[in-house]
Amino acid sequence: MGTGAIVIGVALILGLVILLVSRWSGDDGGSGPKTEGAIVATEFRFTPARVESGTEVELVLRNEGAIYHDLVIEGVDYMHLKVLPGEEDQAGLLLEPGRYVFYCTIPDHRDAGMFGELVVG
Ligand SMILES: [Cu+2]
Repeated sequence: MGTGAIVIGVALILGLVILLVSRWSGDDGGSGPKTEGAIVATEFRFTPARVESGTEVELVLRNEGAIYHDLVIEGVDYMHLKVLPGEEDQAGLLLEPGRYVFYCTIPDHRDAGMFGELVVG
């Protein structure tokens, strides 16, 4: 076993430690998966409410609220993300550059504040 193998071994261990520490520090008690960059749904808002993306849009919706929520984009009929509390849902889509409105379709949720803007460009 040469020096190269030792260096790789140390690097792997360091990487693992950093990964574990970042997972612990990023965990605020939820049990489900927590995808970085996810749009978080709670009662009654999306966070962030403004999302920027290239034309290849990867959307992840995570429900950190207490009730069911969903997410659709105006003018995009084929995508409908649905999440029970603690769940994540995701979709990849190709959009023309522009500004889109996304919102929760549960009655009264949009009016209560569950909407946002997706800027594609
Ligand atoms: Cu909702």
